[in-house]
Amino acid sequence: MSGVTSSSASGPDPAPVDVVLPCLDEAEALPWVLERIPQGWRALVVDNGSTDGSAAVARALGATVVREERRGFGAACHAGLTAATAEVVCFCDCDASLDPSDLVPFVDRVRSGEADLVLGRRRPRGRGAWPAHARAGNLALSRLLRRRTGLRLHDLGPLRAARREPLLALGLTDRRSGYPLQMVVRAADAGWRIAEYDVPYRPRTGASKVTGTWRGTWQAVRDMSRVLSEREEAHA
Ligand SMILES: Nc1nc2c(ncn2[C@@H]2O[C@H](COP(=O)(O)OP(=O)(O)OP(=O)(O)O)[C@@H](O)[C@H]2O)c(=O)[nH]1
Ligand SMILES: [Mg+2]
Repeated sequence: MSGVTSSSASGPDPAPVDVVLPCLDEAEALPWVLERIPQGWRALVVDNGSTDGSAAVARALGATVVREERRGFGAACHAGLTAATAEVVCFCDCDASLDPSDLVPFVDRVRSGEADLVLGRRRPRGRGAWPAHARAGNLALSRLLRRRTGLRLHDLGPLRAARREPLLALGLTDRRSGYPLQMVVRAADAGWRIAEYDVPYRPRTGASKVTGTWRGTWQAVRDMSRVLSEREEAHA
């Protein structure tokens, strides 16, 4: 179950852009992330059962907080997408590895109709921003994606933008680490124009949950393999 528990954007004009920020114990990173949300956009922090006071920090900084009880990166992202109301929805990790202000050109491209989905290609800045095994895994995944869809992407990063209604219509079902990949596969199958922009990728603030752990990496590989083996007709 999920629910919106506070709102700072309750004026007559809804924000033109909602930024979904999946959050599991990111109290330390939240101030850096939230102060970089572009003016006039709404930050939707999806609290995925944090025990470090993340929700209170986010609320105090003016973000809208959505609660999602079901654990998982996809569950958090999807709860944010469902709670969003803006025409354009963005996604950004909440660990200060990615700067949400880099989303401005993404949104411009979606709004102008040049692209249906814009993805950030992560370019590591600083030591430890992106461990070698994660980079290699991502490259292998890009190759598999190319074989499956014909798309020539370099990365399947979490910084992205698209229109809300078509995104919901993709009917994404993964609720764990396969969510970002499933979004791209289904968008490609639906004939979307998908663009890629370089974005700086910094070492995260706070403890690593996925890439830096064996369990997280293993789970991500399993979830993504499942998404790639989905047949096109199964969701057409
Ligand atoms: N892993 C994980 N992340 C979640 C969950 N719910 C929300 N998140 C958030 O999703 C974002 C991405 O997770 P990260 O832990 O940064 O995953 P990663 O970038 O692959 O790996 P690390 O940065 O090394 O931990 C972060 O903002 C998390 O706080 C969840 O259930 N599991
Ligand atoms: Mg991270």
